[in-house]
Amino acid sequence: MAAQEEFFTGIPKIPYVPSAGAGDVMCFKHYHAEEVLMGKTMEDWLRFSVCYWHSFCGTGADPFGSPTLHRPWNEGTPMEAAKLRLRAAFEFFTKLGVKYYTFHDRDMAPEGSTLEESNRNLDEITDLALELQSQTGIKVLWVTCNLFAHPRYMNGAATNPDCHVLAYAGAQVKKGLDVAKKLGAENFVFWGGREGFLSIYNTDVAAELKHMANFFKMAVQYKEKIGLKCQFLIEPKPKEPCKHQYDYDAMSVIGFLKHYGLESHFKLNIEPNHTTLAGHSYEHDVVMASAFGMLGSVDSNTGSPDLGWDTDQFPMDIRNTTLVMKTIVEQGGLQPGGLNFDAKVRRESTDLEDLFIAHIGAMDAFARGLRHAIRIIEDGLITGMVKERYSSFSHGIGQKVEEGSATLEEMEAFITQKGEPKVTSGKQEKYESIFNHYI
Ligand code: XLS
Ligand code: CA
Ligand code: CA
Repeated sequence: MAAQEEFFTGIPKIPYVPSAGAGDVMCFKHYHAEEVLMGKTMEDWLRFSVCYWHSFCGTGADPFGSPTLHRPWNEGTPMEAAKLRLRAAFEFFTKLGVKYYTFHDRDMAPEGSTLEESNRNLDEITDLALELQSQTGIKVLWVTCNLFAHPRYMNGAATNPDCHVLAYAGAQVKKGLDVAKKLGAENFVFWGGREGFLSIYNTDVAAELKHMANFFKMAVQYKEKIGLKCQFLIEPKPKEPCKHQYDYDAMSVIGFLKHYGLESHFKLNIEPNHTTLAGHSYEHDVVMASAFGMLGSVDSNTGSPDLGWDTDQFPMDIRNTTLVMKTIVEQGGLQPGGLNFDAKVRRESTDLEDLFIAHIGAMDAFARGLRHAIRIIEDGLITGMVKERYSSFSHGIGQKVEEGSATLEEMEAFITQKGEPKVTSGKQEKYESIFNHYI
């Protein structure tokens, strides 16, 4: 296949057609990139990104079945296919109208038989990526290193009981940071795929956590040394592939970062699909991370909470997208992070156009979420009700508690004087009804 050939033939640049009918799925009905809402364009609020691994490397294979997705870019030697894949990906980003992409080192270029060979492969493919980036203006939202697929990492990378493996992971991250710098990546993600354990009998958790923290310190040091400006992100996930992963959820990661004095160097990349695997609701970790000023970016896919595993589906639920966007708008945006579709079409969605349909549907779902969130915020009804609910902390003893200057003796004196507090309704159903009014 010639390098300049089109892969998505017959598919034009996806237009915005707000009047399109229900059956028109190859256009945006809600996402209007340049439209300004609350002082920012939709494009800037949403900062959409397409992931490389699922959309361009995914085959549809699952533990029970062979590949179902036969892509035209999987031709020739692994290096030839890597170049075709990259060209196909940039054609896709451009036609979709998305400004960012994300990738793992090993899905962009094949792993060689030595570190040197892997690095050479990466150099060659990222030269082409740089060229395509400057031709199209498309940028890297984040890079990450795949520290979980190769057999050497079966017992972990930064938490491996063997320092030889940890050193390999360190060498790989060093190159990953060089690549991030070369391509101008705005973020760098650490997802602790096998940083956890399968059996507590053979595991020294205290040692492993300390090694992981020291590993992150090496990454921070190298980042500073090479003058890499991007934001570091940790992506929590409670399980899969490990039975227990250390980066269980937002609060576990925040606790870990604070314990090891790393909190000023990292933020969180929240994937709500992982949040639901941890037993929380979809928006939970987005809200928790944001509350601590630690929400850096979002992998905006979804799971099927009725299942116990990671399904990486495209987000299509407007309630979820509204709640996430409400949090993002309230914190003033996500930049330099974004909304990355770490999502894969189902193995049964075998047409090339399904890749477009999936992304368009998800982008429209988030655009609707953004529009709803802005209405909720601008109306101020829910915010006002919540403010009123906590109003006892704005004066008197409440204000002292708020400021951290109150004592238990003062609590006792207050109760002695005021007696029993009166019962106040939580009004949950009222909030739910009002929320539903907006979506
Ligand atoms: C896996 C994770 C992974 C990270 C990047 O469940 O979501 O894809 O986002 O390594
Ligand atoms: Ca992810
Ligand atoms: Ca996932």
